[in-house]
Amino acid sequence: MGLVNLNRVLLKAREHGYAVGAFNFVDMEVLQGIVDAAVEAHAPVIVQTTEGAIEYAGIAYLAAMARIAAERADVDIVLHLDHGKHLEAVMLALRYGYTSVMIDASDRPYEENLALAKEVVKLAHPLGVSVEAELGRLRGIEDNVRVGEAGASLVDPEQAGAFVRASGIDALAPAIGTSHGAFKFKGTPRLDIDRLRRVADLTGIPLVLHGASSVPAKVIEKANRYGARIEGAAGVPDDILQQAIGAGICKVNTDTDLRLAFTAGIRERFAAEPGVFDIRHILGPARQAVKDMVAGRIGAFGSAGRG
Ligand code: PGH
Ligand code: CA
Ligand code: ZN
Repeated sequence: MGLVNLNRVLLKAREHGYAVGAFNFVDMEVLQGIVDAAVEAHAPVIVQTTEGAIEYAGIAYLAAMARIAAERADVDIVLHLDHGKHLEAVMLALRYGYTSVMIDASDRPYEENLALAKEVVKLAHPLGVSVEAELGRLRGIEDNVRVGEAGASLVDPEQAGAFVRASGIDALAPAIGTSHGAFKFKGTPRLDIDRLRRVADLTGIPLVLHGASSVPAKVIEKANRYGARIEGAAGVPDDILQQAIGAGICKVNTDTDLRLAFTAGIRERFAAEPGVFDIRHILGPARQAVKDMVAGRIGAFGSAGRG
C-alpha cells in the first residue's frame, strides 16, 4: 500500500470515536518500532517528522524510509510534516512525497496564521495532501521553538470555527492545556475539555492533541535506574487523554514517550553489558522498547483493529 493522507484515517476515527497515533521519528529504528507495533495491532498510524528531524537526517532518507514502510505494511500509514514553521519546509515536504503537512504559525498574529494556512491549503490540496494548522499556544518546548509560560494561551472556540471555515484546513490543533516535553504539569494534570468540546462543535473537523505523551513513571524509573537524572516529569494520564478523545481529538501526537523509551532501552543495554559495542545489540532492544511503547499507546487510543 502507498502512503495515505489524514482524511483517509481521521474521518473514520471521528465517526467511530477513537484516535489515531501520530508518532515522531528521526531514524530507522524508531520508525520500524512504530510501524511494527501498528502492523501487529492492525492500527492505522501517522509517522511524522519535524523540521529539526529533517535537518538531522535529511528529508530524502526520512521520506524514502516511510515510503518503504508503507509499501510493506498492510495498514494505512500517513507521512506528515509536524510543526512546519515556514512555507519552504511545506514545499520541501510536498516535493518529497509527504501526504500531509502541518503549518504552525500559531505564534504569529491571527491574520498571518490564517493567510499562511490558506496558502498551504492551496498548494497541498491539488496534490491530495492534507493540512493541519494550530490555534492558541502550547506551553513548553517545541522542537527548535520555545514558548514561555507567559506566552501560553488557550484556543478561542469561536475563532477556531471561523479559522476552519476561512482556511479549508483538514485538521486543527487547539491549545487546551498540554505542552511539549516531559514536564507538562506541576500540580494535578488538567486539560480544558469543555473548551475542546466547543471547538469540536464549532469546527466540525478532526482535532489534534499536541503534547500528548503520557510520560509513564515506569520508563522514567528505568531511565533513572540506569544513569539518567530526570526529576519532576509528568505527562497526560490515560483517563484524561480518553476524555479528550471523547470530546473530538482524533490525532494524538507522541514524541517524548518514544524518546524516553528509546534512551532508557539504550541505557539498560550499556549497563547490562559494559563490553558491548555491536550497534545492533544496543539499537535492537531500543527499537523493541519503542515498539512496546507504541503498542501501549495504540491500546489507549482505541485504534487497534482499525487499520
Ligand atoms: C508533539 C509531541 N509533537 O508535535 O506534540 O508531544 O512532547 O508530548 O510527545 P510530546
Ligand atoms: Ca505552535
Ligand atoms: Zn506538537
